[in-house]
Amino acid sequence: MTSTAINFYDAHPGTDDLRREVITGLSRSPKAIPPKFFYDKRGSELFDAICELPEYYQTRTEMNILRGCVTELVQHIGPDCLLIELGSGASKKVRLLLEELRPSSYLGVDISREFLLSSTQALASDYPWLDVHAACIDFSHTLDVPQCDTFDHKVTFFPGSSIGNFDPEDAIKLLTRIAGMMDNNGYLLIGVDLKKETGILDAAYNDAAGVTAEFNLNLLNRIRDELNSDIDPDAFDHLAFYNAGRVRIEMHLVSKRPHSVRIEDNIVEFEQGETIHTENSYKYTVEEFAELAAKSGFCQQQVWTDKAGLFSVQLLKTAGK
Ligand code: AVI
Repeated sequence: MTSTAINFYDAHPGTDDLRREVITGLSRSPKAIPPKFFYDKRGSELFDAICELPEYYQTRTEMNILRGCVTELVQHIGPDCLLIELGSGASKKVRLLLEELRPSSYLGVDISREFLLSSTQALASDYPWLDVHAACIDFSHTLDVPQCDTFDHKVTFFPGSSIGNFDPEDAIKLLTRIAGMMDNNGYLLIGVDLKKETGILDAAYNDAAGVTAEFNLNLLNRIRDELNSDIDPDAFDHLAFYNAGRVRIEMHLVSKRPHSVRIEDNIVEFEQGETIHTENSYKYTVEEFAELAAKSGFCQQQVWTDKAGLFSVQLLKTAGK
């Protein structure tokens, strides 16, 4: 761990947000909890481990695409931008861009406070010429990020196909808000996972080592440890499958038996086989994503994919600017 100074803006949503959304989500039928709550410290570590798995093709494929397209990317974007990374996590992918892109400032945005702090401190220490900022916010609710003033134009980097974790209507709302915070010459560089054979998708979310299962179940550890709850993670199983009709991976936690759970002053009943829907991960074709981008005020400038067409990295520009 390094102690290099960065400008840290902390608006972590806190336990009230978790309490409210968990109680509301478990009172609904079917039960659901938003995926943003996966990312406590342990959840972020587990997600990092998922990115290294042989079955999880997304991370290595996106990194290879980024390595191959960075020179072309720089020709579009030019130097001296403010580079804003949404869902920056371990900030590994952005390292592939920094030397060639030479932004004047970097702003990492993530909901996982400790992870964000240590990864942006490491960046500041490894790239001493870079002005590093970090904002711990829930960007699904707000893009109210601090102003950093030494830049020519803004570039938002949104890797990992995290846009796939939003239902299409919410994805349009988020992209529209991103378009709204961009200035003239603003770009969005976004990773988008592509539609493909079901077997590859099912394997990516059901890895043999059980890391994705642990990641999904860790949400229950978090509820037990941060809220006043007796929820037992051992009473649930991980379930992930491709829903071809909805064009998305769905992740659920399945109750192994009928039982009741206490959360604060609430009692939640589970039937055997009843699920908590914890995540969707939508998959797109390049054309479908172009439509979604257009509805959000962006147009596709260039799209890079791997040879097998598993994943895409897309450069979008605010339409009409
Ligand atoms: C962060 N997000 C894009 C991942 C995905 O693939 O939807 C989260 C994840 N869930 C299970 N494995 C990875």
